Amino acid sequence: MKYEELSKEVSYALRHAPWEYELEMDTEGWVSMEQLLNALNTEGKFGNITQNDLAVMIDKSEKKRHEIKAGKIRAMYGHSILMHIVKEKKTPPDKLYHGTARRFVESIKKNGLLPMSRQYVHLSTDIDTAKKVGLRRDENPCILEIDSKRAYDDGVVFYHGNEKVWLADKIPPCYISEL
Ligand code: HQG
Repeated sequence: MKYEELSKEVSYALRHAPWEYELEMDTEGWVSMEQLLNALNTEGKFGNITQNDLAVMIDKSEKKRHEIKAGKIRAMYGHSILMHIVKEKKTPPDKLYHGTARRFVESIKKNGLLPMSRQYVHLSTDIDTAKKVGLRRDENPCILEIDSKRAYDDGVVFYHGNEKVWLADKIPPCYISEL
């Protein structure tokens, strides 16, 4: 089983294009496991997939991108679809990090961190994770430190993604500094 390829396709379906797979998604991003398996198995690219294959795919991945509960599956972050995905509001750790390309830093310092094509800004719990995120766009990424405690105390809302990813609607420039 090509788990990495399968994970990319499941992320694409659950984050960006549920309609292409005829999935009915609720406001928390859950879809029926049966619908997703039907769509993937009709396409047939990965052979005949079962729920257990998707559970192994989640388990094998170095990042926890998806979760399965009560016959349903969802992506834990990364959504770009028009329908708003409701996330759980939570108190963030005191500091969070964001790895990005050097070419974006001037605009981020001026306008703050914005969700761009996704529904939320994505933040990392540690510098190493932020660096990996930034390396997707720049071989020498810039790591930004977010004063999430002060932001939260001032009313900025944070949401839980997974154990390493936190989300926010927007982070104003006054809470962002370059490491
Ligand atoms: C930048 C992956 C200019 C922002 C990762 C980022 C993550 C601005 C890009 C998750 C800006 C958006 C999300 C502003 C933000 N001006 N540029 N005002 N505000 N940006 O991909 O955080 O492997 O939507 O810095 O690991 O890079 O797919 O966000 O560079 O966890 O599971 O706009 O996706 O996870 O890019 O990545 P993205 P991201 P997976």
